Amino acid sequence: MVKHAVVRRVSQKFQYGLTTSNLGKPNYNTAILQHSDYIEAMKKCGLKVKILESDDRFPDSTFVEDTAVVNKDFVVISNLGAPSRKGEEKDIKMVMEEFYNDIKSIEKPGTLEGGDVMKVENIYFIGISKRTNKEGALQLKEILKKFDYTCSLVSLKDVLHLKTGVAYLGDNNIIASGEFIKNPLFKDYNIIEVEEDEHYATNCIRVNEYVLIAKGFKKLKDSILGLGYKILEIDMSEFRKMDGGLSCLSLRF
Ligand code: CIR
Repeated sequence: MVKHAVVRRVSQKFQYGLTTSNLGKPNYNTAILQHSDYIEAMKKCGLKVKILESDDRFPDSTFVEDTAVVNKDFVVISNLGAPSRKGEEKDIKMVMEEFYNDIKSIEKPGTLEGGDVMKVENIYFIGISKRTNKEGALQLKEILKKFDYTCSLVSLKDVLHLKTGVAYLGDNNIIASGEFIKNPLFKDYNIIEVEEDEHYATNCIRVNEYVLIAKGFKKLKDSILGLGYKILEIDMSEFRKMDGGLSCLSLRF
């Protein structure tokens, strides 16, 4: 069970954030409404939500997931790989001091973004991407060893972050698209394949009794319902324009 979520309201500079989507400029007011729906969904999942004010210095700062790796035992503050996002983690560290006594950090030359880190029971998969380098991944691995977790490094080809293309629902079920469907690292799991036209929806999240999924992706929704999960759908259109998915919008622990 997770108890807490930390989210950050959408930056007024949101439209100037990093993106590769080619889906056009996000609508700020719609993004704010979608973000509020996300907060309500977190509450419905039983989480206490800490809502941080927008940080208008950083266009991408609503994507708080990238600033830390957190679970009930520990928090590791990221050294973000995207130059325009460096510094977002400072405030998050202060917020985490309310919850944790011992805070670790990834130090340069290591870089790491939380979107590249996926927990699957007692294994952490860490994507080596344009944002997370090997040095950062190995620093995280050393820290996690102390908490009895093992780590497995995954080289990424086409996706921004590991969790853009793969998601763990629990119960051995992994949602996977593109380069991850046949990746031998995941061969022991029950793989739920996402078709190319629904690729964006891969980034869904299990939060206690529910699976949160982006609205409008019927095939994946039906597959997840077929596995017996309860679903909450959130319209993510404006975050999608900025390459963000459901996991990116919160730190959960
Ligand atoms: C970025 O490129 O950094 C943001 N526009 C999107 C970050 C998405 N975060 C995530 O997948 N964890």
